[in-house]
Amino acid sequence: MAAKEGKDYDMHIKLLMLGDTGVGKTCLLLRYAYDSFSPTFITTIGIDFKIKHVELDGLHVKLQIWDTAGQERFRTITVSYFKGAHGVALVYDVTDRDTFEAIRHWVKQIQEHAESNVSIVLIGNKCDKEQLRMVSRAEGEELAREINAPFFETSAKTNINVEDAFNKMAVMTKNSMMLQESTSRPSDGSLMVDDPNVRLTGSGKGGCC
Ligand SMILES: Nc1nc2c(ncn2[C@@H]2O[C@H](COP(=O)(O)OP(=O)(O)OP(=O)(O)O)[C@@H](O)[C@H]2O)c(=O)[nH]1
Ligand SMILES: [Mg+2]
Repeated sequence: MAAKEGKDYDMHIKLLMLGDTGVGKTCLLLRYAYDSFSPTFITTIGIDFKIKHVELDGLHVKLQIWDTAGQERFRTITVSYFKGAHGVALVYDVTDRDTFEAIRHWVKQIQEHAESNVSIVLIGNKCDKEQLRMVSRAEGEELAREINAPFFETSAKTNINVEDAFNKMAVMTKNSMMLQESTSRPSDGSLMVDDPNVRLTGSGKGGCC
């Protein structure tokens, strides 16, 4: 789909990967963006991002996915990226209960520092390590209900649910941004988008949402 004004996308969505160090944020992103996996742990320093272009309901969407460092010493940098995020993937490791307990801390951080309408998806990663599991699927589902977020158990290693989790986050975020856009649309029906990163093509009446 050709986007207007020389852009190669209709909508630019910024997503943030959050969670404790070692839960697999970078691996999930590398699986989603490049379909690759490495068993070697190279902790993220500061922040990194990957771009992925996807087609959602006929719109060409540019996903910019920020991969934050889970280590405490980078917390100030991490928090400074909250404001620009439209959606957040909150990740824990199903074999490490502490990372699950930390999710409530991350939710508080989001409430304090992110936009109020940010979309959240909860991800329990490393579900391939069934023998070492410390957090049940039911516990994950319960927490997801509590924080009102869709829930996925994933494996970056064996590629379980990774695409589904990111796609859900992208669709939720897109719909929420379009809802905001439509509520700020003037009565003459013309498009008015508060966020300069949101670029919609056509009349805005086309087949999405
Ligand atoms: N078995 C298994 N191992 C995984 C999976 N995802 C990640 N890992 C491993 O877990 C370790 C940490 O993964 P990372 O993706 O670097 O973790 P991170 O959350 O980005 O960590 P920080 O950058 O420090 O915040 C690495 O050794 C990965 O190979 C998974 O789904 N299954
Ligand atoms: Mg990382």
